[in-house]
Amino acid sequence: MERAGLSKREVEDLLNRFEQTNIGFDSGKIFGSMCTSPHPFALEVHSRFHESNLGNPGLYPGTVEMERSVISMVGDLLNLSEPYGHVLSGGTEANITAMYTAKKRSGKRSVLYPRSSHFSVLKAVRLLDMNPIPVDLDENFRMDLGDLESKMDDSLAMVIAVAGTTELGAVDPISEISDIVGDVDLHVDSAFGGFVLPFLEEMNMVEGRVGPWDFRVDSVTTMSTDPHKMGLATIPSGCLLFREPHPLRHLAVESPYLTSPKAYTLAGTRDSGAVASTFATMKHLGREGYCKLVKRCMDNTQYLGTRLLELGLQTVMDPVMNIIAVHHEEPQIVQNKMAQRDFHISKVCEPSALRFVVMPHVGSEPIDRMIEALEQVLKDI
Ligand code: 0PR
Repeated sequence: MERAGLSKREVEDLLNRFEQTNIGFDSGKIFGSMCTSPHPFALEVHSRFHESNLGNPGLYPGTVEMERSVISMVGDLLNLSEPYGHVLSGGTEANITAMYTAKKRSGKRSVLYPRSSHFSVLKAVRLLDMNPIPVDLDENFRMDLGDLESKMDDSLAMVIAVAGTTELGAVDPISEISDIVGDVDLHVDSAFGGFVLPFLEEMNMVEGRVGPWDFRVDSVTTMSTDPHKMGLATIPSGCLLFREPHPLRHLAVESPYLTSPKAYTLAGTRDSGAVASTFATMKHLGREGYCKLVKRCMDNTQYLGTRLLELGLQTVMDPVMNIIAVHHEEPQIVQNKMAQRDFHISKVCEPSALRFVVMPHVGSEPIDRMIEALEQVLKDI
């Protein structure tokens, strides 16, 4: 560190250099991210509330109220009229927290999860010293019910299902899973789907393809949903919702020298600007705003699907959400060669495929430019 600080101008020069090496969403080059540019209002609100740290809630009753309101609005999206929970740093912290409460509540260690689960489940398994039992997928890349049934036993703390898988956007059959799990805690990871599926349902765009996937299903005990993905809030914003308040007591730790007697989240000091930004964005966009956003992403997903088909690439599954994957034998090579051309796509390992997430920053022009590059890359390999 310098002894005498640099002038702001000098630091600006450094920042500019770093900024130039980063890839912005507005470049139209990012096709493999589940995040996007936050709503401009979200950014503005974030910086206004950045110091109202919910790690010390007694000082910030206004931000506490915004957090309650966010949990209640997300509860409304996920069909739970009286939700409990918090705004956390994202889907990883939400999954870890849900699994921790299930382990504490049950006194058991095993967790069943589909092979399509996000890797944060494995992080949680390691941190919490749990026993991981992966469940196979069926031909539609959803949790296989027969395999689930055969793996149920008395050692289970939790079953995890996914409503919107990271790689393909598949939605597990939550009602059918619920019939099998009995009174074992059932967590639905809708980190991505939570801000997509409610609006697809509202626009009748998934009728007959996706059954009830949220708290409408009685045995769902917890759900996670990230406003910092399709919710257009700033990072870090991920919600964990509990159907009942009592599991929260397993999280409670005495915090005697702070303004509230107990703390309930893994993080101490919390970036609560994101809580305010989430509140403001949800209030401002409303259901109509999110429906428009999701419709636009789905239209662009369809357009991308058509363009990929023109290149002779076959989709792995008909997209339910704004994620599309096409079969390819060498996705890593294609991904690397596309990156050399400054287009950032992603891949699926099983089945071997190229993956594209059609976030709000992915419009038809970026799609056309990316397809042009992809056509060249496919010719070259
Ligand atoms: N659960 C599911 C179903 C997810 O898709 C993700 C994230 C998580 C949990 C974890 O959420 P956090 O990353 O908020 O903790 N899926 C994305 C992924 O791993 C995260 C991401 C976002 C990756 C933006 C890249 C990126 O540019 O692909």
